[in-house]
Amino acid sequence: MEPVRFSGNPIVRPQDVAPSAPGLEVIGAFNAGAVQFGEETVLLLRVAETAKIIDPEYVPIVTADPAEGAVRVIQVPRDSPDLDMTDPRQIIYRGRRYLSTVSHLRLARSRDGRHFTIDRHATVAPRTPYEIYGIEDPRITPLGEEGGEGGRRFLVTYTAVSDRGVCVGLLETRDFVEFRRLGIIFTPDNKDVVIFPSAIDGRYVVLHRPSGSYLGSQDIWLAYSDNLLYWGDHRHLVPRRPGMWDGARVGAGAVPFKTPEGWLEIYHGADSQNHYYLGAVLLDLHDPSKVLARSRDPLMSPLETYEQTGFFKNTVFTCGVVPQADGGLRIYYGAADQVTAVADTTLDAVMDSLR
Ligand code: MAN
Repeated sequence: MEPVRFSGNPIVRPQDVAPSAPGLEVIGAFNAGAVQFGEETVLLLRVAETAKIIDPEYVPIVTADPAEGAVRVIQVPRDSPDLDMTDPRQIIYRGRRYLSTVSHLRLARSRDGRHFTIDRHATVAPRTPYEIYGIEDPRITPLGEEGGEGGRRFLVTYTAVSDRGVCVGLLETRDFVEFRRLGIIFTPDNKDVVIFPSAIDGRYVVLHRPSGSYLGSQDIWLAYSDNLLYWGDHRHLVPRRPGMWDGARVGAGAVPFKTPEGWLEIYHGADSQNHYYLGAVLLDLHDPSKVLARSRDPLMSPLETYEQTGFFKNTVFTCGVVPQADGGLRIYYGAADQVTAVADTTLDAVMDSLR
């Protein structure tokens, strides 16, 4: 059974978000990390911006300038034979590949989990040479307890995109006001990284998605670390399944959470038509490198107009699920790489779908 979409979806649209600088236009607010922080649900939205078109005969290409904390715009002639814009997510000009948007992270908060107040300014903007094409798809892992040793903190993994490749950065925050950069934890090409919210047998655990172009496919891997920075003991974990809804590629979605029967991971899969779906995989509580069960059918498919039409059509993509005290699961998801939506299901419903 499909999760129940909130009737007020989408809950965040590009027009709800103030541009991070004059001359820019927000065209996407999606793929948000989500976590409960005190009385509030906190989202870190991926806000995707382009430069406003000044002259219709030119296409503006935006990149971030890490030194200035600003953006750079170059104008390329729209009728150039050296310009390829067939994939809306990228622009190829004179053989060089750019993204069509530059993303930053923006905080939004809510008391009811459905109506969000969005910050007016970028919360985390591109700031290093690894981020000149933007920072994307954050996942928030809560670690430790208030009052416990080391206190409570939040780790944020994100995709750092540049002409050096697609890699994964790590941030740490205690208050969602100040963020500390802990560096690049996975080299290109890698994305869809989620850190488990507690160590298992003294080791931290992560899911990641390398994507080599020579051999192999875009599958979910697992790795371990003693210190959250150096990851090793890598294992191939969840392969794509050719011919199925997750036949082209898979990647971790939400941060996994503990259930009595195992770690539950809500992941995304794309089919051969590049439509994105959500599914679940259950990992052993003591040995998460063991897959106990996996969705045969998608948990969620792009069905609504705001999921089927938009910037990248037919896409539902999650970076954050917030488990509720009553056994509910609140899925925040990006729809069509353009807006943010929310849907509710229950742990029981997901577990039943895995039997
Ligand atoms: C893919 C998509 C885009 C993203 C780039 C870089 O093309 O996921 O949304 O911007 O990769 O990560």
